Amino acid sequence: MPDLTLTDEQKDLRELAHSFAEKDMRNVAWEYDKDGTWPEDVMRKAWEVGLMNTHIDEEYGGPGLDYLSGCLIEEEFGWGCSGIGTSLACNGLASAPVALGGSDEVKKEYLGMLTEEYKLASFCLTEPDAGSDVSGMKTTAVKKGDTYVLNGSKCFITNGQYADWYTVYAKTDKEAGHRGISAFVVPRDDTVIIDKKEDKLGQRASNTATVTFNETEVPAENLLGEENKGFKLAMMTLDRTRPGVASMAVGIARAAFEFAAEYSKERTQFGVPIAMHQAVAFMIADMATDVEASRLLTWKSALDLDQGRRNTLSSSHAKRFSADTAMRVATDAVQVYGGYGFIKDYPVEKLMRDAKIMQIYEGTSQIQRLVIAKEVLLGRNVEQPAEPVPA
Ligand code: COS
Repeated sequence: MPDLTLTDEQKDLRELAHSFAEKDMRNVAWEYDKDGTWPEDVMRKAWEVGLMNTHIDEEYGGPGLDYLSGCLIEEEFGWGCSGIGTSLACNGLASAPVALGGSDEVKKEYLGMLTEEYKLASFCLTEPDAGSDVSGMKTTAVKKGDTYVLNGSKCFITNGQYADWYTVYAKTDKEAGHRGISAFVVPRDDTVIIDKKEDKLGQRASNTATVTFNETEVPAENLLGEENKGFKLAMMTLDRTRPGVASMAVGIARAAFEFAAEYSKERTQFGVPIAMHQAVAFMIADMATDVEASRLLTWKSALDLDQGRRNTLSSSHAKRFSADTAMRVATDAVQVYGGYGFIKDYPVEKLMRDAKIMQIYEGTSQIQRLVIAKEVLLGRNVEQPAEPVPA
């Protein structure tokens, strides 16, 4: 059995993230959720205390934290408020392809921008007709001299309205399916149009927008990795970010479990606290087991990366199981609260709404199963080192 003891640094980091989640996220979470208010003050404070951009290398001004440490932070974000947490984690998603495929100059400029001061970046992959099926995207990038010109719309873009730059995937060869996609860093300018801010079921404090690129011109150096190798870069990015997303789901499930356990000890029916009724006690027991199992899968997927192993399979296990767990535990927490669970005066209805997106974004639970099925049926060797960067 591998040693899962955290280092003193990791324990301190988790404590810092927990305290931030408790004092700066939870106490405003329900207020910001109500109207979908952008949590600018929380975002800025998180940047100041060092809870953003945690995977950026020291060379580019970041702390260069390992993936397990990132998971510790994201679990606390999920526990505090996954809406705010999703916006806090978004720079990590946008900057991963830059770290993987950007030239040293591009990294200095764009990763440096995020670490020098409070700035935001977004990851633009999804389109109205290309969600799970990435290769169906219609956005194009056409080479013109020393530049590429981008045209197209991306939807459901976290922090899209506030981002200073974007990682954008576009077709550089329309006929080549997934082998015709390239990735670019795109600074925000007047040709980048924010069309729509979504009004969402859950995670309402995170910003989700449609972003349109209208004759947007970027230097050819902003191409990430090789031309037409963007699909691979996207998949490698998701391998790196899914452990964190899974951790956010663990945080939601843990919060729902804690609320439900506390409430079950306070609420009396038939003359005893409802926790004394086996039907409720077993729901609490299942929640506890599922939170623990989700965390273990999640840590395993992060450790695979930290120790240089390919984590495609383990990150899909973690994302699928943790997201489905968050949904189930939050739904059961509402059940434990009964009628009170269904009203906004109590905390669990927000967790149930927030949990739903965990089964959808960064690859639905069905897509995770597809990846898992391919990995286990094709018998790929999960011990092999992480794929080299397509450059
Ligand atoms: N790392 C590196 N390369 C990978 C990879 C990974 N994790 N997964 C796939 N690839 C490569 C394959 O090796 C293959 O390479 P070649 O072109 O050299 O053959 C290529 O990518 C295509 O792989 P595959 O055939 O497995 O892809 P499919 O089209 O069958 O499936 C899915 C791809 C559906 C798994 C993918 O499109 C996906 O994950 N979709 C969900 C996207 C998503 O999460 N969207 C949410 C928005 S992001 S917030």
